[in-house]
Amino acid sequence: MPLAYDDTNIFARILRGEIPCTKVAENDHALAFRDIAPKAPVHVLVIPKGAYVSFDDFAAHASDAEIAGFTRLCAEVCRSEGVGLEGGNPGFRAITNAGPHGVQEVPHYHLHIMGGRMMGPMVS
Ligand code: IU
Repeated sequence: MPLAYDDTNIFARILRGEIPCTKVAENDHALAFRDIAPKAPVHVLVIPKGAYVSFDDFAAHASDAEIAGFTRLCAEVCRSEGVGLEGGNPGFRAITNAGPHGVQEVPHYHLHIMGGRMMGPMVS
């Protein structure tokens, strides 16, 4: 069963155009924008346009087209932000937080793409 989705969350409001964002890229199924409080020189959030709460919710219930659209947009961001290995860059970190133990703040699935500096330890 898909998770119950609260459509008043901030990313739902960004998707509806009620709140502005600094857009990086977009396609039919996903939107990429700059994190409002960046933790690295490159810090972009990629979100699906569909109503999914978390990575596991998205992975289980999104259509193949949504998953492909989301994933390809992530690749586009890595390329355009100059962090993707394909461009000979030194790389990036892609992480997603889910639920209380993951310290997820916004209950709309998002992938953080962070780069432009050496990352610290994974677990904190
Ligand atoms: P989290 O993975 O749910 O813990 O992270 C939420 C991120 O959303 C966090 O890095 C915030 O800085 C970011 N964010 C944002 O970009 N714009 C907003 O209006 C809000 C949070 I609220």
